[in-house]
Amino acid sequence: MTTHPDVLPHDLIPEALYPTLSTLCAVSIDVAGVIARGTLSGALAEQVGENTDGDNQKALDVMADEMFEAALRGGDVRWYGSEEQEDALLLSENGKYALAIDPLDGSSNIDVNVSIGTIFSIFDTKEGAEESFLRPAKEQIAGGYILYGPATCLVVTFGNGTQQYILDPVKGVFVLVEAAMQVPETSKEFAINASNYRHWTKPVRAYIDDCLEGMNGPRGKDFNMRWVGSLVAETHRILTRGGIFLYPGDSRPGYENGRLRMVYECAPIAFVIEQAGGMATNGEVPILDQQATTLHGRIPLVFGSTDKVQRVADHHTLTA
Ligand code: AFP
Repeated sequence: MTTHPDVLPHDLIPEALYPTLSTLCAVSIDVAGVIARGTLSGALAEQVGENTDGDNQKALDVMADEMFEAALRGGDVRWYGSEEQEDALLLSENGKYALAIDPLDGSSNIDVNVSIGTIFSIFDTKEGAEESFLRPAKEQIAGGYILYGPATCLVVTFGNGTQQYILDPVKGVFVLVEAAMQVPETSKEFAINASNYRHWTKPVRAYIDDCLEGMNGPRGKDFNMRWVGSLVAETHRILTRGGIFLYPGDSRPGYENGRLRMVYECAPIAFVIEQAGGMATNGEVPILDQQATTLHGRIPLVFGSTDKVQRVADHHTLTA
């Protein structure tokens, strides 16, 4: 694994994790460069296969996965668990960490030039892959994402608050811009894929119905809806201006536990959100107290401003 001593300031990064974080950042700069060139980089949105869950695999999904895997091989990461690969890979016999990754999240947005991202979670490794990843999410030692948007940014937590870094594309380095992000407590925005309304459970419908009734309903104010189709973009908006995101379980076959995966999507997002003073649940109980039973296991995800997420949990209690 090559080192990248200057790609990221050292101040708020635990020294032992710096080589791994700097490698993730160095690869993300290359991924951002591929994305920024769009179809000049090739048919990035071309379907090239299916992942273990039967989701369409786009060319950029596979390319990003190969870039991260190759760069991390031989370094401090022992186990590499990727959305794009059925089983975890042993990258370094003597590695100290188990890293789970969604190399390219939001791939349905690749061909329409909408923000996409990489999501990662790091544990202290155990001997085996399963015991390293299938454990309470609160045992993460790092979690975060890289957002490939108009600006490329890294948002990460090591358990001492949530930091934001912006890529300076001219200098090719990430610059710290926020040492302690805070989820705003008030917002009028909610994010959910409303086309699934008929499949939702009663508590979720009740929460959204109240939002839709607006000023004349129990919430006494009007709301606005957002749905980007990229979890990383939704997370960044909520970290920046508050709100709530819901991907609940629903009655569609295969969606009993929603669409998002615990190990490399929900757990790291919950970590950055809670470290920024927000809340993340499966609709009822904290995500960080849950653990996956399989590497690609799904879990419903509700996160954002604490009072909003708590209100969803209250609806579940009321209709229990
Ligand atoms: P893709 O990576 O397959 O586009 O999925 C993105 C995602 O996992 C997450 O980033 C979005 O929030 C969510 O799926 C969108 O799901 P719907 O397409 O069902 O709205």
